[in-house]
Amino acid sequence: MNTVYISFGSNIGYREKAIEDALYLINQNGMKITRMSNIFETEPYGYTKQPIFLNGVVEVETELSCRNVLERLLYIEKKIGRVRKFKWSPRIIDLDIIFFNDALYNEEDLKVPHPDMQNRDFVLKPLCDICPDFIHPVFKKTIKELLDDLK
Ligand code: PH2
Ligand code: MG
Ligand code: MG
Repeated sequence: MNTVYISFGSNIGYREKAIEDALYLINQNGMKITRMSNIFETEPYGYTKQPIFLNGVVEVETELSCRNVLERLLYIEKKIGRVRKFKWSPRIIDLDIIFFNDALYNEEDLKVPHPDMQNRDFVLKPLCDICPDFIHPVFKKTIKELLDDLK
């Protein structure tokens, strides 16, 4: 059994509904949600001229491979109506793999742990709700320590 941390974000449309639909579809697609963070309103990071986000994180258990999880998350994003315009463009739903056990992937379309998670309070804060003591497999620091470093 694999333990995967998936972050979700939405900043256009009916954000709560898109998140609710995404979590439902995650459970319907071979992943079982075992923990969920609070959902936070967050200022856009990176490309800042866009609407406020809702962000959170879920822990899921699954027998799927990391690549299969990626494929199913992309399928769910599409099903909810995501249209990709440009990097960091506003989105109805974004589902990102943050950790897959303590595995490392560095492929063109699959980088795990998420390569920028340590700089994103909208990922670290919800992660801190559900797994503050999880150790980042590259930095060898807990989520709580990474969040403290960022502050
Ligand atoms: N996602 C991004 C870029 N910037 N900012 C916030 N607050 N939340 C996000 O989910 C987010 C972002 C690219 O994936
Ligand atoms: Mg993202
Ligand atoms: Mg994404």
